[in-house]
Amino acid sequence: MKGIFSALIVPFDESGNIIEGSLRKIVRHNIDVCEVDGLYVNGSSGENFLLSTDKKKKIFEIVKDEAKDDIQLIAQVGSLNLDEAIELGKYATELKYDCLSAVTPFYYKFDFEEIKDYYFSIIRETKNKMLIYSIPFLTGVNMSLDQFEELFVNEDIIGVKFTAADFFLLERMRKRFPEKLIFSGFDEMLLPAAIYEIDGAIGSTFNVNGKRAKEIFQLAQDGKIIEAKEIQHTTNDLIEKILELGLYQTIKEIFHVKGIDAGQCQKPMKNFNPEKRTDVEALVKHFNL
Ligand code: HMN
Repeated sequence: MKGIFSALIVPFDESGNIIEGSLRKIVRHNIDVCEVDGLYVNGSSGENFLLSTDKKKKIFEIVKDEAKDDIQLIAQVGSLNLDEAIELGKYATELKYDCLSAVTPFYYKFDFEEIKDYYFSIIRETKNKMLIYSIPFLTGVNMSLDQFEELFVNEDIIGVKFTAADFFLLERMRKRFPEKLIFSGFDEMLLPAAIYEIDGAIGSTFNVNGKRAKEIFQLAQDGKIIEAKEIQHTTNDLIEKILELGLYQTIKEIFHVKGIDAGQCQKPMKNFNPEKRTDVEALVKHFNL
C-alpha cells in the first residue's frame, strides 16, 4: 500500500444527502483521470465528522461498489464514540477495504493509555490492519516518537498518516521505523516530505490535481529535486488559491466546472460564494485541471 491517495471529496445535496451518481463520478475521476493509487474514504475531506453513522456506511458501500479492486481503499473509521468506530470498522472490513485508519480521539484530552486502548480495541474487534491518523493541528493530540513506538509494537498498526509540518519528527520516524508506512498529509508540503522517503501521501487536492502529485512523488523518488520543485511551485499556486476561496467548497466547485455536480458541504460549513465562480473557471483553465 503505497503512493498517492486522494482523501475523497463527497457530494451532498441541499438537504445534506449523498448525491450517489456524482460520488461515483468523483471516484471514477480519481481512478481514470487523476490515476491515483488509492482513496482515503471518510476522512476530514469527506466531511466525516459531520455525518451520521448511516451516511458513513453508505459512502463506504458506494465507493467500494464503484472502485471494486481497481485501486487501494483505506476506510477512516475513527470516532469519539468507540462503539461507532468499531461498528464502522467491521462494516468496512466486510466490504473488503484494504485497511482501516482512525483519527486520534480528540476533544477530551485523552491520555496516552486511553489513546492506545482506543486503537487496540478497534484492531481487536475488527481484525483488520490500522493506519493511525495523526493531525495535531485539528485534534490537539501530539504524540512523541516513543509513543508512536508503543503503538507500532502492535503489528497490525501498519503506519501513520502524518498531517503535520514537523519535519524533525517525520525524519526521526522514518529512521526509527523503516518497516512502517508513513503517508504525509499536507499536499503543499509533499516534496519536503517525499525527500524523507515517505511511502505515500493522502490529500484532498489530489481529487483534482492528482497527476501533479504523482509527478512530484515520482521525481522525488528518482532524486530529481529541481524538477519536482517546479511542479510543487505550480501545485502550491493552485492550493493557495483553493485555500483562499474555501478548501472543500472550491474543490467541489472545480468538479462543477468540469461537469460533475459535487453539490455542497454539510452544515455548518458554508456554501461556495457564487460571485467567485469565474475565479474557479479560470483556475480550471490555467492549471489544466
Ligand atoms: C482527510 O482526512 O481527508 C485528509 O487526509 C486530510 C488531508 O491531510 C488534508 N487536510 C485537511 O483537509 C485538514 C490536506 O489534503 C489539506 O486539505 C491540503 O493539504 C490543503 O491544506
